[in-house]
Amino acid sequence: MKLDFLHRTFASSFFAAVLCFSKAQASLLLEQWQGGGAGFSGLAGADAAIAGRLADASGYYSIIDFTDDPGGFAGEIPGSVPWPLDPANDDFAARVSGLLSITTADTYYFRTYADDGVRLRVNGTTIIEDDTYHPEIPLVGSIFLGPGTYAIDLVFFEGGGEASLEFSMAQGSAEGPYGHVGNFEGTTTSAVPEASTWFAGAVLVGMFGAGRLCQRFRRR
Ligand SMILES: [Ca+2]
Ligand SMILES: [Ca+2]
Ligand SMILES: [Ca+2]
Repeated sequence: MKLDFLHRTFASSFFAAVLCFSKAQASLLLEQWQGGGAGFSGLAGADAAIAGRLADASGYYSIIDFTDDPGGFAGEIPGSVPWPLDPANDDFAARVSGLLSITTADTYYFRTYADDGVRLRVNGTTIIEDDTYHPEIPLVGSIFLGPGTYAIDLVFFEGGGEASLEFSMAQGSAEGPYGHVGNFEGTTTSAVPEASTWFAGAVLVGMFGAGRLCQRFRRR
């Protein structure tokens, strides 16, 4: 009886962990380049940095929600994390890239909420372009996509003040609901889970095991 309980708990927890980690494979590559004393000059400066040398910092993320505000950044997507090149916070460029796998032909809407400027290319087509400096603003671009795999290429630059970037997408309507691009269907660049996702997986497994233990004691 005890072995049966342990077996069922282990099997269920393992299944939950597999689900969690397979979801974690949907991720986007974020790269960041620190500017010099003069910083970058908009998108042209960011493009020059990206073409000119390897990134100063990088990482894989399913959720693109970064800020240099030490107090965090609510924005349109709850929460935020520091840029990987933290604590650098002025005069830098960043790029988000990955492959988006689409199974349903439809118009897809991509949304950025950023300070400062951005340029989004999907499958080589520019659908958002903002070469200016400003507080956070929402921008939406759309493109019709049939079933297939498409390159996502989002370039961001920060001059001064706050540096925040959120990136989401919706299917069929500009009104949304919007979800994380890195979690949409089969967005892939890597099979490496984020540290935070591993932690979430461990918490999930722990909670499930605790739940089964509680059920076990309640039955007594
Ligand atoms: Ca946020
Ligand atoms: Ca800043
Ligand atoms: Ca700024």
